[in-house]
Amino acid sequence: MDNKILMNICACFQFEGKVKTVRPLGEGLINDTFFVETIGNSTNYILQRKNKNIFPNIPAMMNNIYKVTVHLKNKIIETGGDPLREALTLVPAKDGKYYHKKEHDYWAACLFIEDTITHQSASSLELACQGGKGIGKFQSMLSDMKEPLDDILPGFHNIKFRFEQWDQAMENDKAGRVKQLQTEISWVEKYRNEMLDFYSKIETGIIPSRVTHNDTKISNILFDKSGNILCIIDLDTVMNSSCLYDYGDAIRSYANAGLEDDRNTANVFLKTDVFEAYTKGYLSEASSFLTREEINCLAFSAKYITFEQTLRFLMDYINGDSYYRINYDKHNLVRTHAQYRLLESIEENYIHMCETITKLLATKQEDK
Ligand code: GN1
Ligand code: MG
Repeated sequence: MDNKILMNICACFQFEGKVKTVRPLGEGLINDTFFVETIGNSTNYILQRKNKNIFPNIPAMMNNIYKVTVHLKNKIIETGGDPLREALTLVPAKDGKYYHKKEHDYWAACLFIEDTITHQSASSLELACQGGKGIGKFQSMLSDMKEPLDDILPGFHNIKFRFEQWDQAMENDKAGRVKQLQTEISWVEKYRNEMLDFYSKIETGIIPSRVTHNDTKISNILFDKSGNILCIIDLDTVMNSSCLYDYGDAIRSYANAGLEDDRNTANVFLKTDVFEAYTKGYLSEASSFLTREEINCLAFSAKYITFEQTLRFLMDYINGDSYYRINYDKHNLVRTHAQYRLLESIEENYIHMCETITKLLATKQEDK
C-alpha cells in the first residue's frame, strides 16, 4: 500500500511522537496490519485497515473491543498487573472515535506492546499448556461482564446459519464448481444432523452464552520474554457466544501436526499430547466457571469447529473465493482437504480425548 496514504492515515490518530515508518506486519487472512514506528523513544503503534467486507459494522466492532478492554484492564489493575501490557489499549482518532473512516475504509489503532514474543505454532507442550491457560484466563476475567456485546458477525459459529449459507451456495453454484466437488460435498452432508443436534444445545441455552474471543490460535497471544502469557490480541471477533468454540478452535489450530493448508494431508493429524497439554492449561483456569454441560462437550467442540472450518473453506471455494485471502487457485480446496483430514483424525481419537479430559479433571480434583 502507498506509503503516503498510510502516513496520512496515521496523521488522523492521536499518536504521540512523529511517525518514522509504517510497514506491513503479520499474516492474518482478514485485515491489513501495519507496524507504526515513531521517532526516538515515543510509543510505537499497530495500525489496521479492518476488512469491511467481513465486518459489516466496524463502529460496533470497535465498541465491543473498547468495552472488553476496559473490563480486562479493571481486572488487571485489581490483581496488581500492568494494564498497558496485559490488555490491548485502543488509540482514538483525532475526533475521539476508536476508528477512522477514510473513503470506504475503516482504520483502527492500538498501542504496540514492546518486548514480546509470538509463536506461529505450539512448538512445545509447555507452550500449548500456556496457550490454554491464556484463553482460560481471558474467558475467566470476562466471565462476570454483564454488559452485552454487539453481535457483529451474526451466526459466526451458528451451524444452522452456516448450513443455510451452504444450501444457498450450492444452489447458486457461482463459480460452476459444484459438479466436480461431489466427494467433498458429501463430507459436509454426512455431518449435517449431528452438528445441528449439537447446535440445539446452544440455541436452547443448555450451553450458556459468555464473552468469548472467537479466534484462539496461538499467534493471537503475546508472550513476555520469559515465556509467560502476557496479552491476548486480535479482539475483532469478541462476542457473546460459547466458550466451547474458543476451546474447539484452539484444538483445531494447536494440535494439528500439519498446516491448515497442508498440500500433503499425510502431514495432518491430531497430536494427542498437544491436545492434552492445551486442555490441561485451559482447565486450570476454566474449570472454575464452566458448567458440567460445557465440560461434557469440550471434546465435541473440537470436532464441531473443525467441521465448521471444513464447511467454510469449501463454501468459499464454491462461491469463487470471495471470503478468505488465497495465494493460489485451489487454495481453499487444499484447505478443505487438510481440515477434513484433521476432522477424521479427531474422530479416530475421540474416545481418547474424552478420557483425557476426565483424567485431567480427576487429577485437578485430587490436587485440591
Ligand atoms: C480467519 O484472519 P484470521 O486468521 O484472524 C477467520 C477465522 C478462521 C481463520 C482460518 C473473521 O481468521 O474464523 O478460523 O481465518 N476469521 C473470520 O485461518 O472469519
Ligand atoms: Mg482474527
